[in-house]
Amino acid sequence: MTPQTLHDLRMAQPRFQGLEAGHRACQGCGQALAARLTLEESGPDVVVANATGCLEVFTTAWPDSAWRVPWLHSLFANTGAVAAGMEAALKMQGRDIKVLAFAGDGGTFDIGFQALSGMLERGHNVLFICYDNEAYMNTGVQRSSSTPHAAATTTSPAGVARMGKRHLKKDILSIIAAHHIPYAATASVAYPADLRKKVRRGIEVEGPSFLQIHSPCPLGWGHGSELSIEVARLAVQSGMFPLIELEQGALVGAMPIRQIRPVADYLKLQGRFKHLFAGDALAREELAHLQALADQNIEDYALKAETADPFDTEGADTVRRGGLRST
Ligand SMILES: Cc1ncc(C[n+]2csc(CCOP(=O)(O)OP(=O)(O)O)c2C)c(N)n1
Repeated sequence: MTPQTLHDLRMAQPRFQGLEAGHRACQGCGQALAARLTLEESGPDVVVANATGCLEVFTTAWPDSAWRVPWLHSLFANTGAVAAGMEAALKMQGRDIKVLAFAGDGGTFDIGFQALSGMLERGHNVLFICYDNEAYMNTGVQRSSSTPHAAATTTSPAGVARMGKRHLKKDILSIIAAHHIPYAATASVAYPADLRKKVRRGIEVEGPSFLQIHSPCPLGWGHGSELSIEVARLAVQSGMFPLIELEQGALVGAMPIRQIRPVADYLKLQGRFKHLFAGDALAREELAHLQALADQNIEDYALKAETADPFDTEGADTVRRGGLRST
């Protein structure tokens, strides 16, 4: 049958559309893409608890909703607790439905962290996904503890004396690892096959799982909306955002980088780092610092691939290390 209407076209889509088109996200929004990929992979048998933040705001402008799965808006601070309660209630009813919890980095790294930690420690069967756009975007690009070092935000501006944020991006995955949960991973919208695989794994696992998805924000990061995927890919290829997997807190996999790119290639596409290219000594020092952080990631996670493959753009070939369960 040839599709005739928008509805027909939508129904002809091969994958489940848990997040509808027609929401109010900015053009090129990484979160919107990440949430769509997540729900395509999860299918309809999930319920979602969603913290306050961009994703909640742009999908639910009253009286519309872009969600095609049961969805509950939690507070900024308590998504983990709300998801835990939903899971407990479903369990009492004997219903085998996975609970997903969605939050931005503010709702994960900062204000939502206490509830998240409790949810992980109590062992709830919930996949918690952090859509990491590295600042409080919904309220006007304030810095969060996920904002990278030297990035300019409205509360960490770049100027003569200070070159953007003075502190390091919080290593949230190491903190999550300390909870010894069955599965935790990082993913990127630039590698959708890998992202999907990790969503599936997080859902299949019995018990708490955690996924941190690097999600570019054209508005907050200051890049063209057409560059979101390119920027996300360069974050991975430069070593700034390693794609790794943990089981019970131990590193079990890392996506190799076949062509390591200098961090400057990643940074120079973004307005939030433009002060690093002013050519002065301080800027050069900061650039060198960021390069050193990326180099450290590459070393710590052994990210350098042994063979170069210029055709590998999907990176679905996560290297598994000794004695691992395959995904
Ligand atoms: C207790 C509390 N403090 C502050 C706010 C205001 N607020 C709403 S969303 C938001 C930022 C959300 O940032 P993040 O979690 O990173 O998600 P993003 O909007 O970037 O997707 C803030 C500060 C709030 N709703 N509740």
